[in-house]
Amino acid sequence: MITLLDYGAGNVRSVINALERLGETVELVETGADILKAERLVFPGVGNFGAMMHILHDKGLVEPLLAYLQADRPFFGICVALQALFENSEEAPDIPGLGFLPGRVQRFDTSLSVPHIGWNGYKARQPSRIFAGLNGDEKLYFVHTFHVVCDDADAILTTTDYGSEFVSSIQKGNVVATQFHPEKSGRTGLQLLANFLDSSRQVIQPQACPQTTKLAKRIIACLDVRSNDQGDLVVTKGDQYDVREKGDVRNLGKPVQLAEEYYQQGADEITFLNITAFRDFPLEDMPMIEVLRQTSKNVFVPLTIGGGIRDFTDRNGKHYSALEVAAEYFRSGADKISIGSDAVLIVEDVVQTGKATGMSSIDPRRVYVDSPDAVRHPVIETAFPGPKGEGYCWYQCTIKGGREGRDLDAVTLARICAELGAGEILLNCIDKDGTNSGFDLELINAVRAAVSIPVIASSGAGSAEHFLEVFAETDAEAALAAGIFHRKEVPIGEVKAYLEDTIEIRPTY
Ligand code: 1PR
Repeated sequence: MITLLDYGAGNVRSVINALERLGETVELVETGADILKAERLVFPGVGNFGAMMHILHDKGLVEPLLAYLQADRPFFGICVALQALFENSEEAPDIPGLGFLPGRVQRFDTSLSVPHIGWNGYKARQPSRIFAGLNGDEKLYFVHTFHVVCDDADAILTTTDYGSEFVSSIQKGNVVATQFHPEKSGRTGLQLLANFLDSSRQVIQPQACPQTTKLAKRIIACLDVRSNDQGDLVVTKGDQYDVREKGDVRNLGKPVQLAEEYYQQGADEITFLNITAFRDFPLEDMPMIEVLRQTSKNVFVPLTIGGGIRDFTDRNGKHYSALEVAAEYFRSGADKISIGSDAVLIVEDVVQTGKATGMSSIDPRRVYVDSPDAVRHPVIETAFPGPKGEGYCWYQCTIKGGREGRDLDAVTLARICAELGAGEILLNCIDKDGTNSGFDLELINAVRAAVSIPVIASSGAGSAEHFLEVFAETDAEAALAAGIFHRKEVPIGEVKAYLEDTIEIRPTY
């Protein structure tokens, strides 16, 4: 039996799924007494440090938690729960942490993109059973903007490099906590959790580890999902967003099954885009939620879901906020959400009124012009002239699956989404989508230069060489593809094998 501390701030489904996969039964903490009677306590911290500490105080959980930790009872903290163990955080200077360990939490100070998102390595610093069965060159999944500075050198379990070296996990007696997400770190992460759960595992001495760890470039498989004309939910794929062939919606497979196959093949992330969600509200479109629930039981890498994350009033007059839609996706197993059409509308509002809330998938289309000052949008000189020989273009944002062009450009959209708090940008390109002709490097470079958050290059991959090209010629942190994987033209393993000598990638075990 594992006791799980869910303070209600986000996705704990992934952690529950990972623990259940390891054969455990999970019980949720309701009161402080549940903590005190736990045999093994897992605390997946989510979101903001200050909000987390406030909720722990409000629920009366701080004292029992500290008592549990000080009694050296088995504890595994994840991400913000690692940060909670320290004295304070730059993220919320007014509220102290638990102070179980001396030290603080600070923001990454680096010219690299922040958040630090993706698969990075680790350097083991003390003997631990956590490493049993690992060989030191695995990568683990991180997503964070803040990291801990631990003043107790003996408690540092691993460090990782990102701009500078930071503490990626701690261990003090039976208390273990990681900045990375073992529940989203594939087989390596499951092994690590299993090692924590089984106290009979052998303690392993720190092994020879890399001098410097490196963040891997991610390879992401994308599944565009919608109902076909028979009402079945299928993975489909368009050519420049047109998913019909001879009148029918293309059917390339079943979402849950395909996602699992891609996980097994070594995909670093899976993205589902509910492509007709602009007309079918996702909370009414329950099959999509079910797809997420089923997939997250067997896929232990990050799952992103996009489509229909917006405010909505149903036919009975019941109002749902975009946050409620996102929360339902998180509860069903999503680790990240992607906002497409609504991000465009929100940013238009910001441009016009100077204010708004919230964020990150961009669906632009090229508009060719004759000169750099032909429009008020940022224009680039292109090496691929338009149909009338135009040497310049701008990237027009679209909504509703490319059906409606807007008076807003992709570079401005990306920049303002980043300012509003988007964690990363999924950068599609309608001109390139489904063409197998390679990524739009000009678009990617223009957007990447405008933001300091990670950019996922998408649309147009037709060969393993195209992945090498996008990583060599742009600073994109990840590359996403759909068609070549669905049509089994180039499997994910082949892409990774092609890249592995030149580009830092996650080895898959
Ligand atoms: O606008 O917030 O409801 O979100 C809807 C989401 O659905 C958006 O993220 C939008 O990108 C996506 N979408 C809507 N219509 C389509 C369509 O194809 N008709 N798909 C669509 C977007 C692009 C990528 C594709 C890459 C790689 N498809 O998902 O996977 O272009 O393809 P390739 O490797 O085969 O070239 P909202």
